[in-house]
Amino acid sequence: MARRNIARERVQHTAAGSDIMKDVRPRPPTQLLMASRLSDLEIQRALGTLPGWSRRADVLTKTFTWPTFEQGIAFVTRVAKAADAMDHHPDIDIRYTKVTFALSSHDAGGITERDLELARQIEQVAAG
Ligand code: H2B
Repeated sequence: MARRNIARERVQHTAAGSDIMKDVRPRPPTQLLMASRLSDLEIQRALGTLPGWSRRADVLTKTFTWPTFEQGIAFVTRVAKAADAMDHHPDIDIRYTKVTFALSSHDAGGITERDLELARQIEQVAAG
């Protein structure tokens, strides 16, 4: 929370005096920015595009069931690659053939766009 406020202040103080500049100012790559927490409405809207995903407090979650334990583990390994590439990592619970992910952004203390992006990537991995 404190870091969010500091980040906001920094943007205001570097605003070169005018909102006119706000769309053309150079920005760091998205991965280097700490994403901010999404609102309840933003999360609800996004969940409409992510079948099987639901919100539990400050976490996005989905359980995938695979025909075999080994297929579940192979799936987790593919997700691990995508997560490392994003530098954003799910909590993972593996119970025999069921794999449950819990996504949240620890630095922001809630659900951010990075969690939505990771959920989309997990869907792509699951789809093969
Ligand atoms: N994963 C998740 N789920 N939340 C985070 O806040 C997070 C992460 N932080 N992976 C990342 C790594 C952070 O440590 C690096 C520096 O971006």
